[in-house]
Amino acid sequence: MRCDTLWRNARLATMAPDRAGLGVAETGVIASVGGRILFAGPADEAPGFAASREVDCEGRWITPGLIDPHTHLVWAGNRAREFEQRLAGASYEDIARAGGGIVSTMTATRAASEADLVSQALPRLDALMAEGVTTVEIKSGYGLTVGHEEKQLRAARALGERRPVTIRTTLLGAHALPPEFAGDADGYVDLVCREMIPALAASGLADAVDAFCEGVGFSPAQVRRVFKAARSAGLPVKLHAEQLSNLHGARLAAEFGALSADHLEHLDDDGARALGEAGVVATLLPGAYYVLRETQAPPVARLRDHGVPIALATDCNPGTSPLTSILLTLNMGATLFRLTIEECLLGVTRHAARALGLGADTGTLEAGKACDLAIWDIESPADLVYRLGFNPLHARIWRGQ
Ligand code: DI6
Ligand code: FE
Repeated sequence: MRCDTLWRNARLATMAPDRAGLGVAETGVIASVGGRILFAGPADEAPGFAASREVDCEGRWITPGLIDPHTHLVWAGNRAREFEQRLAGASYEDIARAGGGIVSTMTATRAASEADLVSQALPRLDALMAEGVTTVEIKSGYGLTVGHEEKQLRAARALGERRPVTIRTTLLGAHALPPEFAGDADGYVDLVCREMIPALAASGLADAVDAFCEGVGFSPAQVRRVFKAARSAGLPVKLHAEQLSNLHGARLAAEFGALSADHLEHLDDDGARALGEAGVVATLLPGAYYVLRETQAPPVARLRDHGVPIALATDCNPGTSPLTSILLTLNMGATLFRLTIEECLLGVTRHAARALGLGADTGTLEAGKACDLAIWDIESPADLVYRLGFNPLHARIWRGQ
């Protein structure tokens, strides 16, 4: 059988659901054609291939290219000063109420051009890619007008033209209340629902819609309106839910068949059940938990009990998670949230793909999926989770290249 590239003499962690655990094939091969996987599995089950190019992996491990399913990667400005204020005792919510936080990044982002946003985001994207990431979700949410949200989404899409990586964009218009709407959150939600979502859905710049359901964000009633507008515009939804308090956002996300509910530190049992029944992915963000020095970890046992698939993401953003390491995120998932090695690795592969609605396209090494691979100099996949500050990536393949 003809193929473009044949990677042989590899150990595979396919992450495929039809194989137990990590879906390991100790003596594996992967064949690609046209940027897609033609075959991935044990060498003794592979048909004979006539390959244009052969790569001897010398026993290295191959995983699916890693997926970061929740980032706010595109922003301008710098919030190191707020970090100092927090070190001196101010809380994240204090700073937000005093006009800092998301609104300070909004001011800098509004002042930046699309080209500025791209050039400021590229080093962050490069850092993720250097650790084997091949798919990144990027949210807007620092523009907070139709035009500035559009600029942020355009910058996010432009990153995908500058680098060999898949970018999924999410419109997060309901992220914070812009100062011009002070005291009129419902008026701002009207703008999001009546103008922003229809316009940016029609432009094709957004793959999904997200909202921040929180005391310092938007109420469940407001989020419901945002979700209805997304549904009318034909876009799937996601939600920042139960991060700092329990407003029952998870139930709302489940009701709307969300792709994912994210954060979830304060999720209760009803919320976990609702996510499980609706098949919503729980995306956990240990970077924000760490930076905010939270003490209530997401209820992982509840998520397991209700069969909720768990994803992990950096939440890369300038306020609560200035994190551009997916490998450190894996370690934090295990160390801070007590996820197993298998849960951590599924969280940045198969389950992360599902959190982006890309379950059929990427996230496992299976025939028909995009040939997105990470090739590692490790002794076992556990090394990816166990070590800190060490990058064993040998090669990163996106769409077969
Ligand atoms: N939750 C978060 O942790 C980030 N956004 C959100 O909705 C914080 C974003 C920021 O502080 O800039
Ligand atoms: Fe976030």
